Amino acid sequence: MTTPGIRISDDVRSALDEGRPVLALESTIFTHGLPRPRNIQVALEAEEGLRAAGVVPATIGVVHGQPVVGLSVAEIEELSNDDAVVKVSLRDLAVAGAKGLNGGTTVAATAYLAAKAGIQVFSTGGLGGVHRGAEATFDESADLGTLATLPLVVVSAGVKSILDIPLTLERLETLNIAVVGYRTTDYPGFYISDSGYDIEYSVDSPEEIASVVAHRDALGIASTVLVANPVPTDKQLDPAVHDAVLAEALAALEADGVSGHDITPFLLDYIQRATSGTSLDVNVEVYNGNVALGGEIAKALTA
Ligand code: PSU
Ligand code: MN
Repeated sequence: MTTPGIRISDDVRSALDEGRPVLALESTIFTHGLPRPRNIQVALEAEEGLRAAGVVPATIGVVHGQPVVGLSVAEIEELSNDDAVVKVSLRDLAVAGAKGLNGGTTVAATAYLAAKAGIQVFSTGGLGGVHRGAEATFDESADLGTLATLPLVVVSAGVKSILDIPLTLERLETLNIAVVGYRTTDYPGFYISDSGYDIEYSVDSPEEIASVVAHRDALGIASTVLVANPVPTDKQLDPAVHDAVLAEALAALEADGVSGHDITPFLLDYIQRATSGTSLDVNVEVYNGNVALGGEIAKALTA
């Protein structure tokens, strides 16, 4: 039986108690985002890189219904290899618990568990957002509303252009989620360094982000600061290839009648296959960049 509540690993617990830097990592990236066996490699390498930098990784997921902050290597491997693993957003945590399911946690669920555990920083790849056509479908990721209620720093490479980027930026504004670009005011588009949309503020260093957090917390503002960290231009997906494949993927989505929470995995899988894996390499590059920056922010916050 799963015990209701969160299990925090000893490693993460003692780092938090001692004020050492901890970075939260999500699990949907290895349960639903990346193909095997690359998924396990990427997840474990992210953890190793953080440890080498003096940061304790807290990979978060659901194991047989138990929400875990600080998955073991064996648990990461189990979730990565489980064909029945479900995508668990915040609303699904309780049902997954009662049913004893294995789950990869979305940004919303991961952020919630991280904040509950007392972690301040979380790195992900791409954030969920407002889907194209949301004015008719109401399809907006629970990631946005959830981050509005959690005082975290979340590092992402913007949102993928499978979403409606300007509508997503509007919703972030409505929800009081501060968005700062890391050394840029060009809002990144995940696979591409510049989505074509601008944000107001750029920050130059982990220390400046720590200062933003100090000001936020002193004011009792409880929403996330979102750090938009672009993939370097020499590592991005060719923007022309990106635009062409995206158009195809959106057409396939319509033709196949995919809806709801299956939309994101469907589009990502389509783009991976259509670019013969190039998008996958970019995805990993993006993720590693966000993990490295998140680790530096965690250090600046505990300095
Ligand atoms: N965007 C990506 N890759 C992903 C996701 C989003 O580029 O893997 C995952 C994240 O876990 C995110 C979730 O939190 O999908 C959002 O899904 P939905 O739109 O169903 O909330
Ligand atoms: Mn959705």
